[in-house]
Formats: sequence, structure tokens, C-alpha cells
Amino acid sequence: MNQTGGFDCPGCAWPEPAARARFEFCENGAKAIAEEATTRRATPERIGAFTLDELRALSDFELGQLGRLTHPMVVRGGSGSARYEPLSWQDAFRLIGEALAALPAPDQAIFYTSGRTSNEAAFLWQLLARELGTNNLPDCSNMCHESSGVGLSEVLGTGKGTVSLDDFDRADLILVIGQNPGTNHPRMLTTLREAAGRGAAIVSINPLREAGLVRFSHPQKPLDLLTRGRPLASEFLQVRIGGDVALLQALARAVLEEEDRRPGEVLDRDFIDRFTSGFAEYEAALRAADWQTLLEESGVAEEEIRRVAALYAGAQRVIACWAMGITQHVNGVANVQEIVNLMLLRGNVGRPGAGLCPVRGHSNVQGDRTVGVTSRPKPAFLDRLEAAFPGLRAPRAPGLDTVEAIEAMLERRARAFIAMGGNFYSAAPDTEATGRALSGCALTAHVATKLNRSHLYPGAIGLVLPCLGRTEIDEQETGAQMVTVEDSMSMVHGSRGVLEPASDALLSEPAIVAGIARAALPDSVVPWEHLVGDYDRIRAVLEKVIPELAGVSAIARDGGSVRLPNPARDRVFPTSTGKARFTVHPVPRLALAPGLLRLMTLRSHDQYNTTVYGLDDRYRGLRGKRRVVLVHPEDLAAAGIEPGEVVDLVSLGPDGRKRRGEAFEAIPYELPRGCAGAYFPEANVLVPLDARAAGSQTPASKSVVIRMERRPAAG
Ligand SMILES: Nc1nc2c(c(=O)[nH]1)N[C@H]1C(S)=C(S)[C@@H](COP(=O)(O)OP(=O)(O)OC[C@H]3O[C@@H](n4cnc5c(=O)[nH]c(N)nc54)[C@H](O)[C@@H]3O)O[C@H]1N2
Ligand SMILES: Nc1nc2c(c(=O)[nH]1)N[C@H]1C(S)=C(S)[C@@H](COP(=O)(O)OP(=O)(O)OC[C@H]3O[C@@H](n4cnc5c(=O)[nH]c(N)nc54)[C@H](O)[C@@H]3O)O[C@H]1N2
Ligand SMILES: [Mo]
Repeated sequence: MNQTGGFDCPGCAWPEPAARARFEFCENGAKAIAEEATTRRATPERIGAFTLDELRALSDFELGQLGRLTHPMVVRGGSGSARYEPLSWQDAFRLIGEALAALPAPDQAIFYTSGRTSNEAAFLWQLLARELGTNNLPDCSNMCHESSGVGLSEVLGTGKGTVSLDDFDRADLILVIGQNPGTNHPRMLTTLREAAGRGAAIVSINPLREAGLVRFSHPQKPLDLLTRGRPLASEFLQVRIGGDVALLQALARAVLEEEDRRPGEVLDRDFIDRFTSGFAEYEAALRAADWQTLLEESGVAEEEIRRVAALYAGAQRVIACWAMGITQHVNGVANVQEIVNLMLLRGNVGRPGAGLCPVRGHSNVQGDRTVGVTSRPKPAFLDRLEAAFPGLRAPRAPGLDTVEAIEAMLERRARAFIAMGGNFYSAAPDTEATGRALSGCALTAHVATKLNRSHLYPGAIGLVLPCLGRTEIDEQETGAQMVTVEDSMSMVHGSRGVLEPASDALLSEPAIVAGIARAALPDSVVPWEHLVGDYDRIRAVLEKVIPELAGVSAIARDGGSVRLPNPARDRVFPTSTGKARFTVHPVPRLALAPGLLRLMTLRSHDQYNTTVYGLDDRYRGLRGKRRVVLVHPEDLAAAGIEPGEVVDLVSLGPDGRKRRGEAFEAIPYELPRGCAGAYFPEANVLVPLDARAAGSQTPASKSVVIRMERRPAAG
């Protein structure tokens, strides 16, 4: 895994160093592999032994334990007593073709993607949707880093991060904001640790004192385990949930005040003058801001803010990293842009050792976007797509993103849902509504490696289409194929499966797309079978349609990797002003009525998104349970709830609808007052569909307003 000539870890998107260590993987990557390489088989007989209701009664962990899917399956009618049965690939494709042909308009079909899909498969996938005539290509990114993409594009003219791995070798300050790398990007800890070893300062900004950051021990360096690791983050700012805009403004204001004391020494005036716009307005707004309000809303003490501001003002090369704690908020885009503001003050963009680093989730989520999986394609991309396939007419109207797709299905404006991977039912907000949305479709079809909860809420016809995993040998017309993926730092490299497929009946993702296309598009202008026969042919088209991917064919021949260009790295900012833009954002007011809490939904150490490996959250000291709500002890006391008491969680969305999550154990925890934490996906029932980030529509799953309710006494 993660070796030249091997396969890319299907875990996270953190890049591999150029000089690979002998073991370039982590404990959680190993779990992801084990999950895919399991010897258990979810055969049609095994699955068909259960009714849908019986399958729904299994936990996510138990569903995963059924093993790898082996054959295409169908369930009809969608009632709780229905069962999956096997069918041939040909019949599966025919059913999809018929269902799509029966739709009054192509925009009634939805093509969802999760970010594990290779560049080659994802490119064919979006081509299929567009040739059918729709841009309805929602993806997991809509629920993930969309706020980063939108936020960065507006102010830097590029939606991606600006750093590469070697920048971390030079940085002298690394901010880790709203991210839990100890669990979710374990290999990033190695990078952070090396930086700390050189004397770089690391600042964690988080409502939780994430133990993986505070005490770090390297799993492959036994001495660390003996000494219990050492502190990694030199500073920890315990921000309130949703308090980042206030905190980042307070930090920037303190930097301005430092400049007042030492004029000409703190701000990078030359950079600001030459490369940015909007500084005067930004500076005026910051100076006019009420300092007390900034402190209160951030929840961080003044002296800590001044200490970190001084650290920032003294650092020569700063990298800011962030993840879901920043993006999954109503003001997620503003969060991202306030990070940029702070970084622009000292020219920390487009300089070695400095820059912006949104740390992506799924291993190829960034690549899927590069190859066109988006509901908002750029016209130039569609033009090139049409040029590559004479006769193709790519639709120009924007399609549906994830939450829009749920709404469209609920209102029966969309009737067919086809997913390339992922677990839409469990990952999307408002589980109950999402279940109704899927069940209301005429057709649902899921390309998947394992059975998951989305497959248990089928439409009138429900299909499960089992595919090869990334670890497996992919034989096509010209032999074993490789695919390409792009990591979080825009490096594209190859991935080649090495294991025997879990079943003879599995098809590769590209082959499944071609099968669907053949059935749905009898007059297609795309030579589907030819492309799938040798993925080099797909890469040749990729190079034509996406100029940045020039060189991707060579990866298959010569190995190595291609770095996608990023203009911001060279201080070229193709924004509306032609410069990097300072932006002004109002400070969100977070006060809640008594009894209400702001809930963040988190990952534990023992899961990969909706795939649950086990019930422990090692670094947070929680064992054997996932239905928990973490709350400050005084908030528990104020609500009259005993530690360990089992409570219901009730959320009220902007639509005024009540959502209830039953039976969560209340655990006293070191969080800021008024804040709470619970696990994704158990807590997704509480996330309102209409609470989403302005500008990016990312569900605000880190900012759910809830109250705890005592449960009626048993009996
Ligand atoms: N092992 C493993 N690895 C994974 C995944 C997995 O599930 N398991 N998932 C992958 C995916 S798709 C993704 S997107 C990434 C996710 O990686 P993370 O973003 O690290 O995952 P989360 O658990 O959502 O954690 C968010 C962090 O934000 C903090 N936070 C919450 N609200 C706020 C806030 O208002 N302000 C600030 N400053 N912090 C806040 C939380 O305390 C938590 O530490 O990981 C990827 N890697
Ligand atoms: N409340 C709340 N909700 C969230 C989040 C949160 O923090 N809080 N995080 C959001 C984020 S960041 C994300 S990225 C989304 C994730 O949303 P998704 O990407 O939809 O969900 P996953 O759980 O990653 O998908 C797992 C499924 O993918 C399938 N699979 C695995 N490998 C392969 C493969 O190689 N090919 C195919 N075709 N299928 C495969 C398996 O069937 C598995 O069950 O969830 C979002 N939802
Ligand atoms: Mo994600």
C-alpha cells in the first residue's frame, strides 16, 4: 500500500512523501484495507435470508460484517418484508436503462458519487450523466469540503490548497483548525511531529483537546509508547463551536495592534499592496469590531489570543490546515475566508513553507472534482467535453447538489437515484427525510463493495451492483489495469490492485458505468467498451478534456506522479479583482436560549465515515459505546441530568420541525459551556436539511441546536 507500483490507501487523502518509508500507512489505513479484504462474503443467499426489516435491525457494524458483495441483486416493491435476490448483470443494466428511459426528463435522475472513485471511473460517470442530459452530480464533497472550495475560489481564484508536503519541512508555525488528525489523518501526525522536532510551533484550534494532537505517540516507534508520547501542539485554543470567525478576527486584530506598536515590522505591506485587494475595508472593519464581542463569541481568553497572535506575527512561514470543524457550519465559507484573511496579512500564501491546506477526506475526492464530478460544471469544461466526443450535447443548466437532490426526491421531482459508492442514507442530513426521499424513487441503484444502510431504503426497484475494490486486480481487454487518484495536495499518482477479486462476478467501476451507458444510451456517441478495454484510452481523453492532467498517461508507463498546477502558489490569483481578496464577515452571534446546546457530530477513532469498525474512541477515552452525547458537566447539572443518564436529543431546524434522536448516554466532558458532541452517523437524524452553509450548501452538521430531554421512566 502507498508504494510505487502498489495501490493507494483507500483511507484518507493525506499525500505520501516522495521518499517512501518502508511502511507508509497507519493503523486506520490498515483497518480500511481489512474492511475491503475481508474473507466474508455477502452472497445473495446470505442477504436474501433476511427481509429488509431484518436487515434494518442490524447495526452498521453487523452490516459490514456480512462481508463483500459478490453478485448483482435486486429488491422489488421496497416493503419491509421484501428480500434481495440475485440477477444477471445484463438484467440489472436493462432495468436501469428502462427506468431512465421512463423518466419524463433526464433531470429526474440523480448520479451521486463518493470520493473513493478513481479518476478514470469518475470521468466516465460524469460523461454518462451529461450524455443523458443532466448535471445532477451531487457528491460527498457537498457535505465535506465544499465550503473550502467555494470559499477559496472566491478569494484566491483556486478551490484547492496551496501547499505541498515539502512546505511542511520549512514551516515554523502550523495551525490545525477544526481537525482531528490523530484519528482521521494519522500520517499527518508524522509530518507534524517532524515539524515539531525541528522546532516549529503547532497550534490546535478546537472545542476539544484532541488527545492525538496533545499527546502523540508514533505507532511504529515503540519508545514513544513507553514515554506516552510528548506534547505536539504548543498551544491549544479551546474555541466554542462556531466561534472561529470571532476567534480569527480577534487574532487578526491583535496582529494589527502589534503592527501599531512596531510599524512596518508585522504586516507584509509589499505583498498586501501588490497581490491583494480589499485590505482597507478589512482593516477598517477589524478596527471597528467590538473587542469584547470577539472574545465572548470565540470563548477564548484574551491572553491566549494575544500569545498566539504574537506567535503568528513572529513566524516567518505559516501553514493553516483545517477540516470539518471549519466547513460544516452555516458560516463555513466565512470561516475559510477568515483563515485566508489572517494568512494574507503576512503574505503566507504563495511562498515556500507557507500556505493554505484544507485537509481532504476521501482518498480521491479532489480528483473526482478535477475530472468533472460536480453539479456546477464550468462552461469551458463542457465545451472541451463536447469537442472530445463529436455529437455530444452537454447540458448547461446547473444540476442538483446533495441537499437539493434530497429535496427533489422528497417532492418527486427526481425519481431515479444511482450511486457510485458511498452511503447516501447514512451520510446525508436528516436521516428520516433522506430515507423517505430514497424510498420514493422509482429506481435506486448502488455501486458498492459492501452492503450498507442506503441499500435498505430502495425505490420501487432497488439494485445493488457489486464492484472491485481498489486493492483488487482489475483485468480488462488488454490485461490488468491501473487507475489514477489525486491527493489532498494536488499530486496525481497511480494505483494498481494486487489482490484476487472477492468474487468472479465483480465488475470494475468503469465497466459498470459502461454497462449502464449501453443500456440507457442506445445511440451513444461514446465508444464505451473501447474505453473500458484499456484505461490508457480513458486517460488519453482525460488529457484532452482537462489540460491540467497533461502527463497523466505517462504515470501508467513510467510511474511517478503529476502535480496539478495551482496559480495561487505563484501568487497568481484569478479572482474577480485579479488579486487575492480580503473579505469582511459579520461575527455570528452564538447565544442560545437556556437549555439549548450547540452540537457537533464527529468521527470516533473506530470508524471510516459510515463504516463502523468498532465501538471504542481510544484517544477520547470512550470505550464500548457510540450512542453518547458529550456535554460540559455544568451544562448537565443545569439541565438536571445525571452523568451517565440516558436522554433523548431533540433538534429544531430553521423549518421549525422537531427531530428526535433517542437514547443517548450523557457523558460529562471537557468542552466549552453550551457545546455538545455526538457521533456521525448516529446523530444525523438531528441534522436539519435546511441548516446549511451560506454559499456552499454544506449541511451544518457541526452546529446543530439541540436540547436534552429526559426519557419517560421505563415501565
Ligand atoms: N479513520 C478515519 N479517517 C478519516 C475519516 C474517518 O471517518 N475515519 N473520514 C475521512 C473524511 S471523508 C474526512 S472529511 C476527514 C474528516 O476529518 P476531521 O475533520 O478531522 O473529522 P471530524 O471528526 O468531523 O472532526 C472535526 C474536528 O473539528 C472539531 N470541531 C467541531 N466543531 C468545531 C468548530 O466550530 N470549530 C473548530 N475550530 N473545531 C470544531 C471537532 O472537535 C473535531 O476535532 O477524515 C477522513 N479520514
Ligand atoms: N452528521 C454528519 N454527517 C456527515 C459528516 C459529519 O461529519 N457529520 N461528514 C460528511 C462527510 S465529510 C462525508 S465525506 C460524507 C461521506 O459520505 P459517503 O462517501 O457517502 O459515505 P461513506 O461512509 O464514506 O461510504 C461508504 C460506502 O462506500 C462503499 N465503498 C467503499 N469502497 C468502495 C469502492 O471502492 N467502490 C465503491 N463503488 N463503493 C465503495 C461501501 O459500500 C461503503 O459502505 O458524509 C458526510 N456526512
Ligand atoms: Mo469528507
